[in-house]
Formats: sequence, C-alpha cells, structure tokens
Amino acid sequence: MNTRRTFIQKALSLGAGVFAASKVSAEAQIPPASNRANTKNHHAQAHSQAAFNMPVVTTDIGELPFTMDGSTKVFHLIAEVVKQQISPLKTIDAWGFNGSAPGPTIQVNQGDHVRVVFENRLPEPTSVHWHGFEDTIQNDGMPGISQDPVKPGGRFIYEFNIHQAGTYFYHSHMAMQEMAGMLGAFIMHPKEPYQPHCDKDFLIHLQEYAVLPNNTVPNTMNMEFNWLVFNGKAGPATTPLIVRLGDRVRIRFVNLGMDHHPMHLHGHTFYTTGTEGGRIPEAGWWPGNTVLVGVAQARDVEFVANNPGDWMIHCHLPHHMMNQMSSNAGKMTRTAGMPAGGDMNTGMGMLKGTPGAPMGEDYGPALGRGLGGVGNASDTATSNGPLSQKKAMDAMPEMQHDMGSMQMGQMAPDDIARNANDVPNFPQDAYMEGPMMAMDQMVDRPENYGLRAGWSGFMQGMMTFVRVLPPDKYDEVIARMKQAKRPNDPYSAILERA
Ligand SMILES: [Cu+2]
Repeated sequence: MNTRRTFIQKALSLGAGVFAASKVSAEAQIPPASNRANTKNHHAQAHSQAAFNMPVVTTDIGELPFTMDGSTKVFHLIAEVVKQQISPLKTIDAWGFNGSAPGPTIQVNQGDHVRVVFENRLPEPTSVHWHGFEDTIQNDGMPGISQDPVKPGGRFIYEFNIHQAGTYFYHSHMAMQEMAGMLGAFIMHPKEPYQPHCDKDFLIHLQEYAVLPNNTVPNTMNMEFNWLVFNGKAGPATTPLIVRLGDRVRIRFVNLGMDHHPMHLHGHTFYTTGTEGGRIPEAGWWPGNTVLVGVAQARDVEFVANNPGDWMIHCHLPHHMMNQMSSNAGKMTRTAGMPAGGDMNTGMGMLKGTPGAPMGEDYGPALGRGLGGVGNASDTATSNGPLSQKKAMDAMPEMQHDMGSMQMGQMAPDDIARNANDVPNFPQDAYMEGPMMAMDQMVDRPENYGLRAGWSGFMQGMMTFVRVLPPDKYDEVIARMKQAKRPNDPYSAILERA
C-alpha cells in the first residue's frame, strides 16, 4: 500500500483541495512593507476558506510510513544501531529508529486509532515512552514500571486512540539510550485544521553529541558537547527550509537533550503558537525572534515569510554554533606547549599524529574542557607565540591543503592583520570559520542552489537557513529538488504540492 498516498487522501478529506489551496497561498497576497505588522491577521483572512493539515516536513529525517489494518493505522518502529552522518567528514555510531537518529516522524490525525509495533534490535533492553500522551499507564513505555523492558529481539505493541493534537514525541526512557539518539517526533494533526493556515510546516529536533576527534561513538555521559545538530546534521550539512515569499510557515522545535536552546530566526518576527502541550489559543501567542526551547519541550512558531533572503535560523548559544569544538585560543594554538603532547597541528588532530593517522585519538583528551576527562587545568595562560598562515602551513607539511572539494587555504593575505600576533585573544574564529573551512561542494544539494559562494564556511552546529525565495527562484529550487528524485525524500509532502 502506498502509505503516503493514503496520508494525502486523509489530508484531502480534512479540508478543501490541497492543490488549489497551495496555489492560493502561493500567490499569497504578499503584504506591502507598510502593512507587515498586520500580516498575522491579514494572512488569517487569506486562508480562512482553505485550511487543511499540511504534513510536517522533518528535513534530513523524513517520516515513518504506515499500513492500514481495518481502520487502524499501523506503524512498525524499530530500535537499532545506526550510522548517522552528522557532517560530511563525521559519521557516528548512534542508536536510533528505522535507520536514523533521530528516528522518523510519526504523523497521525486526531481521532485515529493507532498501533505501533515496536521491535528492539539493540543489544540491551529498552522500551518507548510516548511523551505527553494522555493515555493508559500500560502505554507509557516506562521499563520496569508500566511494562517489562523489551529484550533484544523482543517486541511490544502500543495502541492509542488519538484524542490530542499537537507536537509530541517518542523516546527511550533509558537516559543514556536517549542521549545516543533514541528519539523521534509524533505529530497529532487536529481534527479542525489550525487557523490561520500554514503553507509550510517543518520540524527540527535539537540534539547534542560529545564525540572525541577520530572517534565515532558518542560519549553519552559527557556534558561537553562538541557536535550540535538539527535533525541529526550539523551545519553546513543541515538542509535549509525552502519557503516561497508570502508563505505562512510553522516550525516545530523539539528538544530532547541536555541543554536548553534559544532558537533565533533572522529577518522575521514569529509568534509562539504551540508547546509540548498542544496549541496555544491565539490570544496567548507571543511575538519574538528567539524562543527558548527547554529540555523535553516543544515550541511551535509561526510567521509570514514576507522578507526575501537566505535567513539564518540557529541556536544562539555561541558554543552551539560550532563544530568539533575544541580549545582554540591561547597556548593550545601555538607551536610549543600544548599539554597533552601536541602543538596546534597535532593537537588540532590534522596531521603528524601517532599512531600514524590524522586525528590520532591520543590527542583527544586535551581538546576542550572535559572531553575525555583530562580537562584543561594545565592549559594555563602563556603569551602567544607567533602564528602566521605561512608558519602554520609550513608546520603542517603532510596536510592536504587541497582536500578534494574542501575549499581549504583560500584565506586572502589581508584576512589576517599584520599585527595579529600582538593582539590579545587572537585568534578567535580566524582559523575555524570563513573561506578556509568552506565546503560548499561537499554539502551540495538542490536546497542550497544559488547560495552565495563560500557560505558553508560560516555555518556550523545548530544552524540552517530559512530561504525565503521570490516565486521564480522558489520554482527553480523546487524544480531541482523534484529532479533529484531522492528516495523517501523528507520534502515529498511539499514537492507533491508544488
Ligand atoms: Cu543550543
């Protein structure tokens, strides 16, 4: 059975014609700049006749298909070990569901009868907790409390009558398993579609991993996270949210990690319209451009994409806008004195390592506070030694300065001031971001078409774009996305309607 089609038919039955609706909204009465303050109400009117439940798009993850057993929607959810590529040069061994961490998004409608056949392919017991569900205790998924733990190779069947609506989640209730990636979203679409209608509905999971250089297994007990991901990808490997100028957009943030994340959108004001407890009545919506998404919370925000451009959406914690985070300032960046036996070159893990490989594990413990347990107690302040690009490159003869499609070493001579070495705190981002670290081609995909060259050097961690594209550019990007014919494309719900 084509489950996607079934879903669309269900969606169709919930409101007026999907295709007609998206056409109407695409023309979408882009309000003049002088009227932007009123776009919320304006848009409510524009869509009042055509509301339907737009399926949620979980970029880079996608959704879990289902089959029908009579009138019951049946999902097959499998806990398993997965290889999750979080960045072009970093793939980790995570635990997730049905091939990814986070697991795929489950989407149902209020009033549905839902069965989840859960299968444990992990080497240890687990179960699935259904976060926020007002259901029977037998379905709570608390191992040892509401049910026996599901043993390796075992199964458990959860069955729900969906009477709620909103952004809910599922996750392992074993803390370390959760930190290894065992989480996913569970969307309950309302019986009466929300007003005003949203043309695009996205979901972004916020997650953190602590993975030593040259390692693939996250340290689930560590609290010094050096990989911060949206839907299992760190910038610039995150897939942008593609919207058409004038679209009303909903983004659902879900946080199942150790830190709270202030999510910030450039160029627009959004309203917070929902929490992990469901929809907020319109009178209670609050405006902002940053919303704090606490642990175990969901925050739905909505805005009219009325300002064209490639706008950043990101966590505003500075350390959550970095990849492979490690100490970069002071003594650790200089050719003498990195405590764990390496200079910048070995310490950064790029070359000359023993046991012979770049990113030698034996250098890991000195990188960053607490990564590996050594900490940086001996990384005390000393005067900075000289560092110039030439000197750094000369000290790294084995380094591939042209790493295939990685755009390394393209800093212009005037990117670094002549007196940089006399300036306290230099360098901060000089060798971590910018043209030197750009990898546009490595993360090339239709959604990135037309971005400014070198963009990828300035995007790390919990970052992606909301690309608000005028009709001609939007159509071109969508055409390229369709042309790519990607199997199980997370964007399919949008592509089918475009
Ligand atoms: Cu954050």
